[in-house]
Amino acid sequence: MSADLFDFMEPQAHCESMGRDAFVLRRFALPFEQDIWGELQQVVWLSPLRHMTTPGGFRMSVAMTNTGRLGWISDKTGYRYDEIDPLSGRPWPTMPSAFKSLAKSAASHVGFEGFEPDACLINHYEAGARLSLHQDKDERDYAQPIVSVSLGLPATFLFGGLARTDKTLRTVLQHGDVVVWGGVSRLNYHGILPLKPGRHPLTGECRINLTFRHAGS
Ligand code: MD3
Ligand code: FE
Repeated sequence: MSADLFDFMEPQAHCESMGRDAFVLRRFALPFEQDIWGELQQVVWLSPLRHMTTPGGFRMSVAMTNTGRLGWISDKTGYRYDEIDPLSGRPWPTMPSAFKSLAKSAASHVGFEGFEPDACLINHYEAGARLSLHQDKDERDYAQPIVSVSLGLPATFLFGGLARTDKTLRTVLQHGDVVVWGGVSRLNYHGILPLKPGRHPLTGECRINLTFRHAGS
């Protein structure tokens, strides 16, 4: 493919690999930031961000909510997906079409056709908030990829292997970066280092991450 044609196809995004089946689409979400931000306000109005409790009894430093048919929740009894928001007592807000089309478009951009996200976990990081090294294994189907969209303040993402003690790669995820994980990297350990304080023109003093998954059957 000629360089010119490639430029035409990808006006802003720049794709990097983070190992097998892991792709970073730098700034892929930038053209959609206003739509995404507007829809996000509607979602958090219906299902507010909240600090969940881990099964071990700790308050998570990241505040979370969900949109889509299924939402990821954690409490003293464990981690799971549920159709009902325990805070509102109602179904999670419908996944905005702008969210869904961005996730599907990023997935197909790197070869995952037919991604059907039914869950979008919204993570809200303030200065000092972190996500320690973990695997995502509460989903039914590991065949579909995970798509993550970063907004606002930059964060250092850690990407390890299938064992907690495997060495980790790190990359800084910036505003607009989209990452797609699938195939062999789907169960790799990963985490986010404590967020450094700062201010971003769109989000203010926080980082938001949208994680799209196919969680149901
Ligand atoms: C890599 N969120 O919500 S991006 C999570 O930025 C989570 O808020 C981080 O880890 C964040 O579970 C990291 C998303 C991510 C999600 C699943 C993965 C990265 C992944 C699965 C395998 C490898
Ligand atoms: Fe995760």
